[in-house]
Amino acid sequence: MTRHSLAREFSRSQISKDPFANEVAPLREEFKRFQQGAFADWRLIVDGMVARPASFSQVELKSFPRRSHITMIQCEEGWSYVAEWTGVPLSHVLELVGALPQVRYVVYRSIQPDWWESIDMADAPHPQTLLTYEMNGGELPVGFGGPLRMRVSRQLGYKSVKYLNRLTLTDNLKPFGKGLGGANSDGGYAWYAGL
Ligand SMILES: Nc1nc2c(c(=O)[nH]1)N[C@H]1C(S)=C(S)[C@@H](COP(=O)(O)O)O[C@H]1N2
Ligand SMILES: [Mo]
Repeated sequence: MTRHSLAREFSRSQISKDPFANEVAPLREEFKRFQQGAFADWRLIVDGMVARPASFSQVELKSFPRRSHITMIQCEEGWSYVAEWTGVPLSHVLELVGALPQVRYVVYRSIQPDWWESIDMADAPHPQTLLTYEMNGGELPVGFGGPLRMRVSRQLGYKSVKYLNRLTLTDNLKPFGKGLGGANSDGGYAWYAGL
């Protein structure tokens, strides 16, 4: 697979009947407060090397162009499932905020403090990279990362970070964590986790 190709897409009949939500660390009070308010106050902050730093509510994100794809999510531990994911292409948000030409990476973070990852400018503007708010035609369940999840279709499941609340555009990964570009690479996994 080249860096510009599409991840395989499946037909609706191939959607897994019982998708398996991988266990996450217990969500804290801060998350539960958002959940009690039906995520009306949840915002996605976009900062770093952008002309127009911004933050977007769920309502705003849902008003942007949407795209869906039926793809497989695969954990490095071996299991996988197929689901339909719907959201805003990350490319749209990169245009809205005015990504500067020097940008090389998008660092993305979860409300879970130790969950963050990054992708480069092959995967960030890729048409299958979605800020996902729906799964299989309904609201994205909390177990699967609702209200907002980064879906990176050509890489292993750990790049699809749940509870997404911040994007930072940068030309350098060194200042983040141990400088290896993600919580998983800091922990010894590959930064580019291509399928
Ligand atoms: N915030 C957050 N995102 C996360 C994780 C997590 O623990 N916390 N687990 C990752 C891992 S290792 C995998 S394989 C997938 C699992 O996705 P699933 O629960 O939809 O199966 O989510 C990824 N995103
Ligand atoms: Mo995983």
